Amino acid sequence: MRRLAPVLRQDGVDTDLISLIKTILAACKEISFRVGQGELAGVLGSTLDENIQGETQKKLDVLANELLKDMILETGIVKAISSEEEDLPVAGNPAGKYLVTFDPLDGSSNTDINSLIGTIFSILPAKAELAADDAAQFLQAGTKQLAAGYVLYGPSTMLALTTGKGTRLYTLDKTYGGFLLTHEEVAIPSVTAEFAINMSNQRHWEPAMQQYVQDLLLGKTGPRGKNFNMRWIAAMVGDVHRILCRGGIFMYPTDTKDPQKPYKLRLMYEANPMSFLVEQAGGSSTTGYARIMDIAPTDIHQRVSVILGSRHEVESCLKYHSQ
Ligand code: AFP
Repeated sequence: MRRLAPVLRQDGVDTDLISLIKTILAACKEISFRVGQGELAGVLGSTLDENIQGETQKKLDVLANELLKDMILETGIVKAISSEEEDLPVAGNPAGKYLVTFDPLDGSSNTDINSLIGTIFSILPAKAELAADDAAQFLQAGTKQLAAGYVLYGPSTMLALTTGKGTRLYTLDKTYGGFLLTHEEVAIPSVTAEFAINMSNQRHWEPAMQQYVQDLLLGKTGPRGKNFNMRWIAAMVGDVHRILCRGGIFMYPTDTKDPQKPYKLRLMYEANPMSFLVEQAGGSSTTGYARIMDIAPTDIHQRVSVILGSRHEVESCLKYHSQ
C-alpha cells in the first residue's frame, strides 16, 4: 500500500503543504495513542474550564488542542492557527504561508463512553497584508481551502484528506506509524436510504425540515415510496465517515431550542472542511439555502446549519426548503 507523501507529490501538492499535513498527522498519531489508552492514560473526564463555545472542556480536548497548536506553530511555515478551543487565533511566523483551523477533538461528548471521536482540520492560504494575530485573515470562504481532512479515532485510526484532487482515505499502520492509502478515490453514492439527524430536536426545527424528516419516517407508506434507516453518532466525524464510505444524508439544521444559538456546527472548524471532503467525493453540502463553501465568514467562531451527503438526497431535502 502507498504512503501519504508520494500520493500527495503525485497530485502536485507543494512540498511545504505536504510537510504541514504530515506535522498535523504526527499530532493526530499522538492523540490516537492517548485516546486508545482511555482510562489508563488518565486523560478522560472533564476539566473545570469552559471554552469560548461555553462548553466544559474535556481533558482530551485540552491535550489535543495543545499538541496540535504547538506542533503546527513549530513548523515555522504557519502564520496563525484558529482552534474551536481557543478564544482568539494564535500567531505563528508572520512570514508563514499557511493558516490552519481545527477542531482538536470533535465529538467530545463521546470521549467518556469509548465512542467515536476525531480531529478535523483545514488549511487556508495566509494573507500577506494582514498581521499574524489578525482574526480577519481567517475570514475566507470554504472554496479558498488548500486542504482539509479529519482523523477518526475508531477501531482503526483513519484519515480522510482532500487537496482539491478528490477525497482519499488512509489507515494508520501502527507498526511503522504511517498512514497508508486504503481508498484511492471516494465516490459518495448519489442516492441513499440512510439519514442522520438528532431527532430529539424535532419540535424545534423549521417546518420544512419537520416535513422532510416526517416523509422519511413514513417510508414506503409515504411520498418517498421507500423505507429509510437512521443513524446518529453525535460526532460529525463519525457520521461523515459513514457517508464517505456508503452514502447517506447528515443534517444539523437550525432550531429554536436556544434562541441565542440557532445553529450548532462551526463553519470554520467543522462545516467547511467536511464540505470540501464531501464535495470532492461527489456529494453536496448546503445550509438549506446556500452552498456552505460559498459563505463569506463574518466571525471565526460562527455557526451554520448543515445538510450534506448524497447529492440526490440533499436535492430532495432542498425541495422542501424551496417550497
Ligand atoms: P461535541 O464536540 O461538543 O461533542 O459536539 C460534536 C458536534 O459538534 C458534532 O460533531 C456532532 O454532530 C454534534 O455536535 C452532536 O450534537 P448533539 O450532541 O446535539 O447530538
